[in-house]
Amino acid sequence: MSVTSPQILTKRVAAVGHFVDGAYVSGKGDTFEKVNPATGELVKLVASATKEEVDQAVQSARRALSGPWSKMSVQERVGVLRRIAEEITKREAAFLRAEILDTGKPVTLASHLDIPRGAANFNVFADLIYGVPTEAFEMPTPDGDGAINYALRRPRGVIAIVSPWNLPLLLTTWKIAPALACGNTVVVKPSEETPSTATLLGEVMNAAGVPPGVFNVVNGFGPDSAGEYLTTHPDVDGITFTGETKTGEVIARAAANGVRPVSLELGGKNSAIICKDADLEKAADGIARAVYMNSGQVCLGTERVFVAREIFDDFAERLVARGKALTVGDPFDKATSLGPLISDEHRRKVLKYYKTAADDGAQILLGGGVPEVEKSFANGFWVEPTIWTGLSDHSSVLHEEIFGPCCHLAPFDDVEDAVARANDTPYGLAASLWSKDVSTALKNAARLEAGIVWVNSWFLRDLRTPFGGSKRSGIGREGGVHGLEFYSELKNICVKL
Ligand code: NAD
Ligand code: 6OD
Repeated sequence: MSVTSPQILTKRVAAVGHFVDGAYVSGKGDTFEKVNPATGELVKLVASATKEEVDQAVQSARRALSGPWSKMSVQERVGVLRRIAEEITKREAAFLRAEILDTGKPVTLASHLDIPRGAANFNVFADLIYGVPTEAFEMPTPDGDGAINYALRRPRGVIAIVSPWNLPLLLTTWKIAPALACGNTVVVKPSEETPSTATLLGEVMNAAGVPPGVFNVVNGFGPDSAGEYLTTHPDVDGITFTGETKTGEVIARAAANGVRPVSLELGGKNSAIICKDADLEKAADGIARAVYMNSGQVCLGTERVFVAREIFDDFAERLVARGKALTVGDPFDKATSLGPLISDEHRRKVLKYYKTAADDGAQILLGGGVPEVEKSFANGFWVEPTIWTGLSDHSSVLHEEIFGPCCHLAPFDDVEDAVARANDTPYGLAASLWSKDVSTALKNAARLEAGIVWVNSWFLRDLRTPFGGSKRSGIGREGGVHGLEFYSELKNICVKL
C-alpha cells in the first residue's frame, strides 16, 4: 500500500514506512513503537522491513544504475545535489519536528547543527565532484611514441548506508551526498531509534528530480532485521556504516563476503588536554560543548579531560558552572539547552557508569543522577550533566564509551605524560588540545593517536578535510576527496600514442 508521506503530523501517532523506487510504502512486516525520548510517549509506529522488502529496495537501486541517473552528466548531477540541499532547507520546519520528536534534542541545536548540515553535505559534495580532478600521466614507450594514462571516476554501484541515532540527518546525509555525487544508487537503513528524517528525504529526492530507485530507505532493526538483510545482500556493492565498534566488526565480516569495500566510522573515548597556558574561558566553553552538547551523544565528544595541575581547580569550577547553567525541559523550547538521552535502555547504560564512578571512589563535582523535570517530561530519559575527578586510570569509566553528558577531570604535571594517558585507549577517534604556545600545541597534537585533533577548538568542521578514526574507531576516511575515493572506482585508461 502506498502512502503519501511518512509523517501524518496531524495524528498523535504517525506511521513511518519505507521509501522504495521513488514511492512511500507502508510495509508488509511488523511495526515497532518509537517513543519521544523527552516524554516517553508513543509518537510513531515504524514499519520493520522484511527480507523481501529489503531485496526489493536493493533491486530498485540496481535497476536505477542503468536508468536516467547513469546518463546524467556530472553537471546535471551537481544540479540535482544542489536542489536536494534547497529542498531540505525549504522543509526545515518538518525536518526539525521529525528530528526533535525522534531524538529529544533541543531545537536550538537541531536548527543550528543537524538540519543545516543536512543541506550543507549535499552542497559540499556538489562542489567536490565538480571541482576535484582525477590524475593523468604521460609516459615514454620503447618506440618513442609514448603513452598517456588518465583516470576516470566511476560509481561503485549500489551502496548500503547504515546509520546511528545521535545526529540522524547529519550523519546519514554525510554518506548519501558523496554516494550520489559519485553516481551511485543507495539503500539507507536509519537507526530504529530515528527513522523519520531519513524517510522524509524521500519527498526531498522526488522534489529535487532524483530518478526513482536512486534513493531508497528501509526501516527496521540491525541483527535479524533490515540492517543485516541489507549488509549481507549479495547485490550490494559497497557498505558504509556509522555506529558502535562492536557492530562495525559484524558489518566488516558481512562486507568480506563478496570482497565489498567498507567504510567504518565507529566509537570513541576521546580526550582533551588543557595546558597551563590555555585561555581558560575559551577552553571551558569548548570543553562544555564537547561534554554536554547533544547530551554527550556525539562520537567526537570528550569523556576524559587532562588538566594541568596549576589550573585544575579554576578550570573545574568553570566547567561545573557551565553544567549548572544548562536548562532541561521541552526540547521545542528555545530556552532548553540539555535534552534527554535517546532511550530508556541508553539511560540505564549511562546511569550504570554513574554508579560505577561512585563505586570506584570518584569525587562528584557535578550531577551524578537524574534531574528534576516538569511533570509532563517525568517519563523522559533524563540524566544530569556530570563531572567526576579522582578516579584511578584503571576505572572502566575511563576506558569504555559512555555516550552521556559526563566527563572525568584528571590533573597532570607533564604534558607528555598527559598525551601518553590520553593515548591509553583502544579507540582513536578525536582529541583536543588547548594551549597558547604554538610549539607545545603542534608537537603534542602530532603525538595524539586520533584521526582528528583540534587545537583550541572542538567540532570545528571544514567538510573538505579527512574525517575518520584510527585504532578501533574505524577504517577509512570520509570527507572531501576521501569521500569521493570511497564512493567511486578510479579506472585507469592507458592510451599508447
Ligand atoms: P549501533 O552500532 O548500535 O547501530 C548503528 C546502526 O547499525 C543502526 O542503524 C542499527 O540498527 C544497525 N545495526 C546494528 N546491528 C547491526 C547488524 N548486526 N547488522 C547490520 N546493521 C546493524 O550504534 P548506535 O547506538 O546507533 O550509535 C552510537 C554509536 O555510534 C556510538 O558508539 C558512537 O560513537 C558511534 N558513532 C560514531 C561516529 C563516527 O563518525 N565515528 C558518528 C556517530 C556515532
Ligand atoms: O561532522 C561530521 O561530518 C561527522 N561525521 C560528525 C560525527 C559526529 C559524531 O557523532
